Order: sequence, then C-alpha cells, then structure tokens
Amino acid sequence: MTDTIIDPTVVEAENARRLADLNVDYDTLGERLDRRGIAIDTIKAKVAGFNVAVPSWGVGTGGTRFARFPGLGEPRDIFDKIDDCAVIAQLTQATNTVSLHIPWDKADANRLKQAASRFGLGFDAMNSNTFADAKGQLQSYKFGSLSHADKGTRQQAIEHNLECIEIGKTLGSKALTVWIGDGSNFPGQVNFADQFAHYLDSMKAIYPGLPDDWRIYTEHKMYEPAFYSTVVQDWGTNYLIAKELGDKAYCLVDLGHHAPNVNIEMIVSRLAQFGKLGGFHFNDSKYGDDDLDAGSIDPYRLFLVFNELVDIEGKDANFHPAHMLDQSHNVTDPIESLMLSAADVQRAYAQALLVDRKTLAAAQSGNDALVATEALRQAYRTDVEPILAMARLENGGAIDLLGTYRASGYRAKVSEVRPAIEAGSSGIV
Ligand SMILES: [Mn+2]
Repeated sequence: MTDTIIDPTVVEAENARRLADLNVDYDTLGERLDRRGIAIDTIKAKVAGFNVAVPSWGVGTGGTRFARFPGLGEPRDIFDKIDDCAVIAQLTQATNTVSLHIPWDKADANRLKQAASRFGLGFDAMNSNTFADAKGQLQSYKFGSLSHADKGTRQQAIEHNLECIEIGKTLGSKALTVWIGDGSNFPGQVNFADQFAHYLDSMKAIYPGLPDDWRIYTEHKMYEPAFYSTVVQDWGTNYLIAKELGDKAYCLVDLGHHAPNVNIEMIVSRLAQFGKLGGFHFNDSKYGDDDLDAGSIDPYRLFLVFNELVDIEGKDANFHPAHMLDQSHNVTDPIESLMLSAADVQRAYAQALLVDRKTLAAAQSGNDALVATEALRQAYRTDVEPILAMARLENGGAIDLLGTYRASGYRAKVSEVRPAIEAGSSGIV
C-alpha cells in the first residue's frame, strides 16, 4: 500500500455523491460508441494505463520577466514539491512520475527516492540547467553554455549534464533532457556554424555518459531567452542533433516552442517516421512560449497530435514516447492546473482512440477530403469525460478533480506550515 496525502475518506465521499450520474453517463456513452463498433471498456483500459509526468518546477507558481505573484502554501523545497505531485497523482491516477530539474531539486538522492516511492511515484527524465548560473559556479552562462565560445565554460556545462545522469541513475530515471538557452540577441553577435559546432561537440561529450538503457532528449525552442537566434531553434536542427549523436538520442517536442500556426502534428509525424520522436512537453500557447495549460487554447491541435500518435502506435508496438507537462502557472493554483492538464492530455488520447481508422484510410486513398476530416471531427466531438472519470474512479482517483481537491482543503492546510513567499522576483520562464 502506498501512502496518500488527501484523506481517502474525503475522496470516497466526493465520489459517492457523483457515482450514480457517472454510471448513467458511462453507460449512455457506451451505447453510443457501441453503435460505432467501439467497446468503451477497451478505451477506458487504455486511458487508465496512460501517464504523463509532472515537472517538479510546475507545482510552484511561475512568473514572467516582469514579476512573480506567489500563491499560498508554495512548496519550500523538492520534498514539498513531491508532496504536491503526490496529490496530483492520487486524484488523477494519471501522473505516476516526477521530472526533476538540477540543481533546483538537488538533494540526497536516496532521500528523494524514498520520498517519492512512499507515494508510489517514480522519476521521469532528468533536466539539466545551464540557462542560469548556479550559486558559486566558476564560469557564467550569460553568453551560452554547451555552445559557449569559451572551452572552459562548455566543459563546465558538459560536466553538469554528466552529473545529472549520475543523480538520475540513483533515482531510477531513464533519460536526460537537454534544453539550453544559448543563442544570440543581435545579428552578427555569433557565428551560427561555429556555435552549432561547439554545441554538437559538447553533446558528443555528454552522450557516452548515458547508460545503455537511457535516452537523451533534445528540445527545440524558436526563441527566448535569446531573441534573435537560438542554437536549437526548430525540429530540423533537433533532428540533425539526434542523427549526429546516435541511437539513444531523440527529439522532444514542446508544443509551445513553435511559431503560431505551425503544423506541429506534421512535425510529430515526420520525426516519428524517421525514428527520432522521443516525446512531448505538453502545454498550450496563443502567441508563443509554453506558459498556458494543455488544451486550454487549442484542444483540437492537441487532439491532432494524439491522432498522429495513435496512428503510429497502431503500426509500431515499440513506440513509447515520453509524456510530460511543461507549463507555467501564474494565476492558478498549480496543483489544480496540472490535474486538469493531465486530464486534458488523457482526453485528447481517448478521442484519438475513437477515430475510425478504416474509414479514414479509405477516404484518404479515395481522395475524399470531407469524409476523411469528418472521421477526425466525429472522434473529436465525442465527450469522453465519462471514460476519463470512470478510469480515475476505478484506479482510486477522483471523479471530479477540482471539486474533490477543493473539498480536501489541501492548499489551506499546507499554507499553515509553509511560510508565505514574498512577491517581486521574476519566476521560472
Ligand atoms: Mn519544455
């Protein structure tokens, strides 16, 4: 038995109030899906087995360049963060791993492991940080890290990544995610080719440090913190890196790290077709960056991404991309946002599972554009909430995530022991 943070009797009481309605909704949806030749229990089982990792940094209130407005009961350290992640996992039953960021989350690895396993949590990819200077470090990353013009600075960044792998080995992590803030702010500031060559050399020095069963993920981002050019700016550069490095190297697609209107689902398909799609950072955006909650702006796009993933899954049983949420919560309780985002990612997956792929394939070969797109829209228009809620309920989670969390009074309780943090400084961007 694993420990739980929210009193299970609270969850049971909240679920009991909603159970009769859920049973009716689930049966009604089951009948409708049955008419389409879909067994609702099969979809539910797939949803129940779906997990998305929670980033440790996501449970603290985020911020912008301008300010950060902390909420009540902010986590004081990584152990508080693990508690918050355990709450999300308990209620959603969809987030069984935590992704750590070093050095932010540096602590005794065995203690970390214990703290997480108490709640049945494991560790997802390790994230290195060479986009900020850690206290007391010798060389500054102001002008870059793995691609820095100075060899000593590059070496320091390489060693930091190797250290992240070492910590991850103790924790049972199986991947290192490398995202750098390197780039330039002025035309002419850097030589593009030299900078990328430095980056590749540095990554080639990190790669041999990976254990056999590990992966290394590189994440592209078109801008920020560098605003004129970024070293790993798009999926093309990302693909080149993964190809240069070798079989353990894969591309990570962060949905927010693209220009508005970019066809991300097509990027997903391209990377997968050539064996280099490693996984996702889920979030949403209206203009740029990755600050908004998954599915909150363009849920159809999220669905279309999952439509590609389900298509690939159907053709390749060994396809297991990594799933992680990566978003910044500036105006909400981060636990609430992360719970609903995890459910929204599951929702997109469930809807994608409903696509009539035979009809779609026939329409594609017959050049029937409207029937093809209707096959997608029919799946997308289906309200799969009863499937998600039933999967949560049967795994011990909450039918109503927000209602149950608020009824538990968790935030008020932790704010009694976690001191208020002063506002003002900029947050995680
Ligand atoms: Mn990301």
